[in-house]
Order: sequence, then C-alpha cells, then structure tokens
Amino acid sequence: MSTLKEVLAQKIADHRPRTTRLVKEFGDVSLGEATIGQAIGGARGIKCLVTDISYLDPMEGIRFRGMTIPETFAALPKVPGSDYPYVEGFWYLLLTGDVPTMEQTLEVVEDWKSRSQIPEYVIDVLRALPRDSHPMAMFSAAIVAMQRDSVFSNNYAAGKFNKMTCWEDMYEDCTTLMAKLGPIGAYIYRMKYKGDVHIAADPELDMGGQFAHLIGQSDEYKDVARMYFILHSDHESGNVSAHTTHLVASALSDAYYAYSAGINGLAGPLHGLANEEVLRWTQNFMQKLGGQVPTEEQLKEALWDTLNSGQVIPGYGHAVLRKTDPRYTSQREFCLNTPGLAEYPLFQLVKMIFEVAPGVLTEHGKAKNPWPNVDAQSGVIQWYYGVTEYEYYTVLFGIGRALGCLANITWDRALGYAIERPKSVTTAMLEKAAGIA
Ligand code: CMX
Repeated sequence: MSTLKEVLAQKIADHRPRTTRLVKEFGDVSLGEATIGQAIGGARGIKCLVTDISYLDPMEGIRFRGMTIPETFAALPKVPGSDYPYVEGFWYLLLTGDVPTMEQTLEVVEDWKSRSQIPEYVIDVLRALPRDSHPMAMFSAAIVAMQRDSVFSNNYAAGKFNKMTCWEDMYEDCTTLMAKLGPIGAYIYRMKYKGDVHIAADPELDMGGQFAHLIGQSDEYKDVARMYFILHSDHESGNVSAHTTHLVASALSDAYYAYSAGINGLAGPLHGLANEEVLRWTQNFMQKLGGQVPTEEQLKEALWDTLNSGQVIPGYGHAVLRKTDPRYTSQREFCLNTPGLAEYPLFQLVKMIFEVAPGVLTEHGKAKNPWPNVDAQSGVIQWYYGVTEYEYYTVLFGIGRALGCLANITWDRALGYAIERPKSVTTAMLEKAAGIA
C-alpha cells in the first residue's frame, strides 16, 4: 500500500466510530432544519424538493399527476389493438397534468418520430467504446455526446438567454431526448448482444412499439415496453436519478448534461441496477439447485446467506415506501394475466420470494420496509420474452425514467428554480451539537 493510502486507511478507521456514534446515539439531535441522523443519513425525509409531476405516499405508492397506476393506464388513449396506452400520451399527461385526447397524443407521436433519428456521431461514439463496456456507461456517453445539439446551450452561448422563455429551449431538448432514447437504447442492445445486426425503424409505430421492433422483439412485447416505460417513469423528486437530473439542471446545465448524470445515478445497485441484481441473484440461486424450483426452506437459507454475507436482498426495501410497491403489483398482475408467463418457473420463484423474503427481512430487523419494490419483478418479464441480457435491464429503466426526469426539469426551468446548494457541516460541529465535543 502507498504511504498516502496507508495513512488514509488509518484516518478512516479512526473516524468511523465517531460517525457511527453520532447516528446511533444522537441521530435525533436537531441542527435547526434537520437532525444529525438526516445530515449523515442521506437527507432522508427532509421536505426540500417541489414537484407536481408525481407524489409518493409511503403506504399507497406513486400517483402520476394525482392518478394511481391503474387510473393512469385506464385514462390514457390506447394504442389501437393494445391494452396499454401510448407512452407519448403519458408524456403529455406528465408535462401538463391533463389527460390528452387521441388527437393530442398522435401529435406527440408524430413529433417524436420526426426527431427520432440517431445522429451518426453518436453511433461513432458508441462503436468507439470497448464492446464490453456496461450498457449504462454506453447509454450515458451517447446522451452526453448529443450535448452539442442542445438548443438551450447553443442559444445561451449566443447570448439569447431569457429567464421567462428559456423553458421553451429546455422543452425542445427534452422532447428530442425522449424521441431518441428508445432508438439509442435499441442500438446498444443490437450492437452488444445481437451480432451488431440492426433493424430499420417501422414508420407506423409508436415509441413503445418501435422500441420492441428495433430490439427484434415480438408483437406481444410491444405492450411490455409501453407498460415498462410508464411504470418506471417517475417516483417523485428525491430518488437518485430524479434528484441528480434536477441538481445538475439547477446549474442551468442543459438536458443532455443533466440526464446523462441522472443515468449514472440510476446505474447504482441500490437504485436502478437492482433489477439486474435481482435476476443475477435468482439465476445464480436456480443454477445452484440445477434449475429446480426450490423448497421454502432452501429459499430461506439462500436469503439468510445473502444477508449474513453483508449484502442486501435486491428488489426489497425502499427509502420511502412502507408497503408493496404498486409498480411491483402491476407487473405481477401482468404476469398472472399472461398465459405462459403465469406458469413460468422463474415467475414461480419470484412469487415464492415474495412469500418468504418479507418474513426473513422482518426477522433480520434492519430494513424499514421488508416489501418488494419495482425491481423485484421487472426482470422476470424481460427474461420470459427472451431479453436475457440482464446487465441491459437498467437501460430499459433509464428510457422510462427519462419521462419523469425530463418533465421535471422542463418545469424547474419554467419556474426558475434556484441552483441547488445545501449547507454542509463538519463532524466536529455535529459532535458539538450533540454535546460530546
Ligand atoms: N436487504 C438487506 N438489508 C436491507 C435491505 C434489503 N433489501 N433494505 C434495507 N436494508 C438495510 C439497509 O442496508 C440499512 O442497513 P444499515 O443500517 O446497516 O446501513 C437498514 O436496512 C435500514 O435501511 P432502510 O432505512 O430500510 O433503507 P434505506 O432508505 O437506507 O435504503 C434501499 C433503501 C432501497 C437502498 C434499500 O432498501 C436497499 O438497499 N434495497 C435493496 C436494493 C434495491 O432493491 N434497490 C432498488 C430500490 C428501488 C429503485 O430505486 O430502483
């Protein structure tokens, strides 16, 4: 070890007990606006973000513009021949709070189509990256590469910044991003996993249907894509991807910088990458059992092994929710209502984990919420339809999450929200406030 690293290791070892003691013994001590526990513990629960796009109630789950998930699916115009709505209509709803008519929805569909071409230089960037780069790194790089085309930044550089009207440039950038993210995600998928053979777009298709087509999926998967993108869109503003996007945009950075950063946050295993982890965990477990569906005892043992090795059970727990995530329930219902999928062994295992894991987590006694979140269920649907490259699942999440993040930063700019700048304190100051200086 280098001297610097050695010295640092000692300093960290010496410091850790101070932080642990502050959280354990003095977490409730108030610093004025927040407690010591909140200052150290990820600002949990502090009300200092404003959004009208969605609201997350700990017991009820998410509402998009005041509507529950079933209400949202029921209200929006459906793609002809499909049970699911247009993603484009949902974007209209998130931006305006109004349920669009079919005509208004189709106008967005056409607008997105006209902006959906991937720039050639983005393809060059993707192809220049090592092919074994994580697809989230590729996705993020592609997004930030397009920054040169930002209407906002180009107008800003040309001295055309106007506080009252600059939201229009943000709207243009966000709309262009929404139109391109599906095709870019599909390009990465085909380049990385399908022999670099690409499929031409079908001009007749909506965004969700087009994505299914571009990755080479069946007609049935078109509804999976529509459902998936809408379900993953927004979860109010405090989650890592939404908050990062908002934070970066608050410096008047454009949508490309902001959402690329949001994607980087989504790629963390405690956030969006959990859907990849869930599949890795379940697949490893099934492999160990030679592909058999386990007994309840075997499953309990595997869950305890994971916890005892200091890892989290992926797909379980939540920072805000205190019950089963309705996004989990919605996907579970999709599985139960889809012949073939309902009987699928991997779904049987996911169902079984739902029956066993909350009890194990409760007995373990750490997680405040022992119930499943969105990520516990999403991978099994993808796997069933043949999207088995689970390191890709967070890209799917990222295409959907853009709807919420980008609708939010459009409004942030329209309302002139300030640059974000919380105040930090030192550990010594916390100790003084706790009376243990
Ligand atoms: N398995 C094991 N331990 C868990 C746990 C889980 N699924 N969920 C929480 N805990 C632990 C925490 O690690 C924490 O332990 P320490 O006190 O040792 O640090 C303790 O329980 C208290 O945590 P919490 O207040 O209940 O949860 P947080 O708000 O700190 O964290 C989350 C929330 C989601 C990061 C956490 O529940 C977790 O790690 N879950 C597994 C990963 C996952 O599914 N993430 C996806 C969330 C949804 C999404 O963003 O996509």
